Amino acid sequence: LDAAPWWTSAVVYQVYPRSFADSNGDGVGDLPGLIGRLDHLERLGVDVIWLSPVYASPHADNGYDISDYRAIDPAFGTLADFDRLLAEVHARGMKLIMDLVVNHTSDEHPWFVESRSSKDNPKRDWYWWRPPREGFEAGQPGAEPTNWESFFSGPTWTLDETTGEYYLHLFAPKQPDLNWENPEVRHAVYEMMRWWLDRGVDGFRMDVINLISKDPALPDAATTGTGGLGDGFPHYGTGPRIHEFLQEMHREVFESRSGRLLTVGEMPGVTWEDARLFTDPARRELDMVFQFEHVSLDHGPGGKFDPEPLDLRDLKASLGRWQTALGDVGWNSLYWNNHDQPRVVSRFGDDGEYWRESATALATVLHLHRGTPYVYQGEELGMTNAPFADVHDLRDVESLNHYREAVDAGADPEAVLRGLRAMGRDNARTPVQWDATPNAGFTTGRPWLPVNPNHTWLNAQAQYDDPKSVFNHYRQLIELRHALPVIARGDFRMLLADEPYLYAYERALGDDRVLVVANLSGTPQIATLDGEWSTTDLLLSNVDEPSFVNGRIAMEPWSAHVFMRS
Ligand code: ISL
Repeated sequence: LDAAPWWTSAVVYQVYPRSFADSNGDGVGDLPGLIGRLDHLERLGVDVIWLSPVYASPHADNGYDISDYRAIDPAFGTLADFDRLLAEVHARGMKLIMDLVVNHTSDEHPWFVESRSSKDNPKRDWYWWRPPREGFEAGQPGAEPTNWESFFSGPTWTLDETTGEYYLHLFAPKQPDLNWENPEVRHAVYEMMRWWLDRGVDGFRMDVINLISKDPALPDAATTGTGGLGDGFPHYGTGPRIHEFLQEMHREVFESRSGRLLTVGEMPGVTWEDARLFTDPARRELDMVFQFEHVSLDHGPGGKFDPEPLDLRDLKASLGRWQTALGDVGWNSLYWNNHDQPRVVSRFGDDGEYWRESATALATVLHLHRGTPYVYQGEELGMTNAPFADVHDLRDVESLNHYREAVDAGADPEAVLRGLRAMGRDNARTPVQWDATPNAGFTTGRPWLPVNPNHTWLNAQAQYDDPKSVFNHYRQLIELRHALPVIARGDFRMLLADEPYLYAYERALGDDRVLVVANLSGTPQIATLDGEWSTTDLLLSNVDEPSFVNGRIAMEPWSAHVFMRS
């Protein structure tokens, strides 16, 4: 047990710096602002901060488009601010991991500026350049080298007039993909990673790291839809050399420092079969993956922006499968939210009548699984989706591109907006609500994205001293993981898998057993469970007390109880 890695009992907190805290009144969060709010994180009890990108960037995708990996963007501060942040984080006994975005750079990165300058530039091969499709003129519709659709709408190729060739970008045109086939690229990345580790950072969250190995033949997608474009994922997702690249990175960067670091691979589309390989310690790749199956279950036939109500049985089947699959080897990340997902209390909970109960019930269910929980800024306060009036309120490149494409194709703008309001990434990006003052204590200026009007009652200040608050519930869940090995490392067994409204499971380690049972609905339910659980075993609840009726538990709307026996 003692040999278990430190992160098996740790909780990670994600900071999206642009929206966390602004120290200089320019409306954009920054590093001094974050330093000024570290007490909040210490109070919550989290162990690790994952800092979304703060590198120099033109901000076409809020920093996920990097133009200098060794500089802090002036919007966020300076390298000296960063060093001070790191020292302050470490002084509080916490760790800090950086966001590593190396599937692509910004088109303004000097590597790309050189690469695009001529066909025989030494860095030409650092990116994916291809001539127009045979039989097509450059720029002609359909001339793109493959028919892949970008994550952010439109083709994954943009023509560069300088040389008349196309470059690959799985995301926005301002995010050209690096060519990991080229060993110079890989070694430049490893060197940069060592530079940050030598500065004292404690690891990396690796952006879309399962997309770095492309099939160099770049085959077309088999089937196509809108605009003749299709899903190229089979040709770049978990590609032919991905495990080789990650093992090389481990050797070159992590080996001599392993034990104290945390490495997590963000992997859209990853399967549990692959996740076992990525996180098997014997293979020396990554500590854990960040997977997306459970946050795709409510995507409808029209995709992400055409959501359908979640069937809880699907959620249990999915999360349960991952618990089992990574039960004996590998490790799970556990999350509801990040900067790309709508707020969980609005999405799977109830942000009206049962706001507090549903936020705390969802937290309870997630945090007591086996794996490392991630809290996204504001989630610990129960922050909700934002009331965006129209498309002018949105800032996110994904949402804006989708809107333009759908409306151009004849969709009803109001219907498109409905999808964006429910699922758009800006929901996660409104400023953190610190207090009830006009800009929620986020800035003294004009915030880059409006503060949610509900900050007058939904804010950190209002929650610190309320023992039943969402904040204090998260604090207790984090404490339980630190205190109890059965929660950090116990086996997992799903219960009541076919129940449409109850989420229940058991954890076991040695003689210790923990039972979690939650009603994830707004109507009362009865939970029938084996074993002689009673009120005396209660460890934590988000309502007053569970009531037992003939050994069965009467579950109030959105109630969640945790029992323990040793
Ligand atoms: O949110 C998504 C679009 O619906 C996801 O597909 C997301 O783009 C994917 O998970 C990759 O996300 C990461 O890389 C992107 C960046 O925009 C996201 O913010 C980042 O988390 C490109 O760097």
